[in-house]
Amino acid sequence: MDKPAEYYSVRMRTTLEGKHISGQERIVKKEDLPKVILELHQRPKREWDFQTIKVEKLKEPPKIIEKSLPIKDYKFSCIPLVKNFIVGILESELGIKREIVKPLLEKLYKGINPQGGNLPGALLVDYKSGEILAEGIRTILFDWVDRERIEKHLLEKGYTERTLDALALATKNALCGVVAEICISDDPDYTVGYISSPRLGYIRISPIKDKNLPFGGRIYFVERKSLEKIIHCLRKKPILIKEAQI
Ligand code: PML
Repeated sequence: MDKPAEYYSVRMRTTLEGKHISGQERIVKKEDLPKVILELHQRPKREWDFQTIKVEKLKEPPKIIEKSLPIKDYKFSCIPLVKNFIVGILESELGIKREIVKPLLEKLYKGINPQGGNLPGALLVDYKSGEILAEGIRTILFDWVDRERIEKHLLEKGYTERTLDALALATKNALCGVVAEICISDDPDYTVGYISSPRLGYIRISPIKDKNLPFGGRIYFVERKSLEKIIHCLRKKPILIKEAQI
């Protein structure tokens, strides 16, 4: 009988003078490791002075997920309208009060790290009370079954490689029990962001911020009683997604 495939997680992070430049993660079979390690090493387009590439054999095979969250595209003429939209839809569709979302969203535009600047990883917030439950939590161990095919498809439809990664990450968050996510890129040149949830799907917002703004980050709204289970899932449960729902 054939041995079941062994999977590895490969994670790359690149910085310049301590500031995040580029990061990506893949889940691959052993035979693809050399190719993927080289791809990730060559991925950062900007100058960098420090790079780590971490390779880890997965303890359990990834769970195969049939479909990503569905992508919906929303275009806006100005940022105040975006803010109203996010606050409004999270309240009307998911019952997350505007008094909770509004100040957090404003912080996201100014750097949400209590120590100043951007927060590496996400801020986890109780969606009922607004209490901050954890900070700096990263979603890891997610990828596509056939990354090249999905990437080609998304690029043909006008999406980007960032959409590819963000859609997989948001899909994993939804599976792990995150009630809703808000994401703004901290890249000053990347002005597309999203909000996502199992109910809303992946709502891609363009633009979500003004160009040249160096702030951004991720907020995950969660239910307090599920906090530990959710963090465990985000960090430990590998998933591979088959299809992007466009
Ligand atoms: C990031 O890379 O920091 C966030 C990416 C958001 C992607 C939004 C999209 O293009 O769909």
